[in-house]
Amino acid sequence: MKKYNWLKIKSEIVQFSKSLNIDKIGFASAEPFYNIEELLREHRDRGYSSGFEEKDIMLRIDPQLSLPGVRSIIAVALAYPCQEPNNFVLDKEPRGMFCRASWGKDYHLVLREKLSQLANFIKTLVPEAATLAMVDTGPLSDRAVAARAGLGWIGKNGSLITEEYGSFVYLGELLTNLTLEPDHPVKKRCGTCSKCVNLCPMQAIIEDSSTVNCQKCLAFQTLTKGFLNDEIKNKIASHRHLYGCDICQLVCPFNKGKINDWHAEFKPRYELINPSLKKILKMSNKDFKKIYGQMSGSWRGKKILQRNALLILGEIKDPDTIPLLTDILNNDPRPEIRGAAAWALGKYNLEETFKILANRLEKEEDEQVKKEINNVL
Ligand code: B12
Ligand code: SF4
Ligand code: SF4
Repeated sequence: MKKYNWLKIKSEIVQFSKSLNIDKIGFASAEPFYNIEELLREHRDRGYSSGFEEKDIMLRIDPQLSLPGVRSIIAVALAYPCQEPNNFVLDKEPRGMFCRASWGKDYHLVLREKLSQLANFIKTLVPEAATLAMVDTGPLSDRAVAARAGLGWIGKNGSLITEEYGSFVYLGELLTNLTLEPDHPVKKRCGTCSKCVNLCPMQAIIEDSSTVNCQKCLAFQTLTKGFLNDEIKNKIASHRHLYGCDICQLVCPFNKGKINDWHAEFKPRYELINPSLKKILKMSNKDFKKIYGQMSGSWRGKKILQRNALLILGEIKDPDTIPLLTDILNNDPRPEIRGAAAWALGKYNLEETFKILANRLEKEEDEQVKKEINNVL
């Protein structure tokens, strides 16, 4: 590669990132992430993984395997809104909640576009530059990269916490063959606080390693397909989680007072992030794509949202919803949806709903749904 003034190039990249409205940028060496190798193996071997992570640990820790010749990693963070919008609707409609990482436009699209513009800019400075962008779906741990690049520290809840915007930041990175001076990691500042650990409704946080047992975590369980156990159903329902969970971030003192509402793309609309559960249940595939297709919370499809909506209705116990639940129990072709409707009807604890369930039991053919009804009865 030709001789370049790398310090100048680094500063030009930082300047350009500001014009892209990237909130934080940091630089890290592309040495393998040996510091998390053991932790990742243990996490997997103990059965704590979600299954959505890259399975090949070497690919996870060695950036060379993704971009041969990589020398530096440019880590970026985009802050996202964390306060409920004040255009709320005051009605008696039963509603559920999408987590903040699903408010507004899908961050994968927004961040990838910014990284692509950053990569193009770098190529105008260094034509022989090679780059590879990753946002969430890449093999590297975005949090480990961001921590090494000094964007923030990893809190006990596992989240990357920035001084300026708290942990409500999306992360992404650009791997490159340029030799850019690395920034320094910042010190962990959790201190004696353990609020997230104590207030996690599932006791899913493993405090000493700043990791989460994903199998227990509600953020994970809201997006698993199929039947859930009673403890998880009750927790999803009582927290009204349609998708994801923000509890361990909302309780964090470093998020106190943060608003992060300046990116137009992420501006939340009340009706979308706190939707009517009845509407979610009646939604056609076409409407679902049209209304929710651009939200990151739609990637697991309509069915899991509908299952979660049914669980929440069981918590709310609005008598007006009984006909809808009965219709779903008797007519929906999907067993996990009928099962969730049965569970929800059971929660009403009324003679009327028990009768509906007993009638259904006589006709139901699916073993798991039958089990669900029998549990209730
Ligand atoms: C799989 C996945 C999930 C799974 C599993 C989450 C988990 N905790 O492992 C599920 C579906 C549950 C999930 C949920 C969420 N996720 Co997610 N998820 C991922 C994904 C794809 C991989 C994460 C992973 O590998 N987990 C395994 C653990 C062991 O690794 P890790 O969390 O990456 O990093 C840990 C280690 O590297 C270690 N570590 C790293 N450096 C160091 C240094 C030291 C000294 C130590 C001790 C440890 C250490 O600590 C880290 C924290 O656990 C990443 C994107 C990516 N490619 O990295 C997004 C990502 C982690 N998710 C993200 C978000 C926003 C969420 C949610 C907040 C969404 C929501 N509201 O529901 C929740 C948070 C749940 C939680 N408390 O972690 C963001 C996090 C941003 C941030 N500020 O930290 C990421 C980075 C996506 C992105 N690009 O923005 N997620
Ligand atoms: S996302 Fe929710 S369930 Fe998961 S660790 Fe945080 S508080 Fe616990
Ligand atoms: S709640 Fe406390 S322990 Fe948890 S991440 Fe925030 S500061 Fe750290």
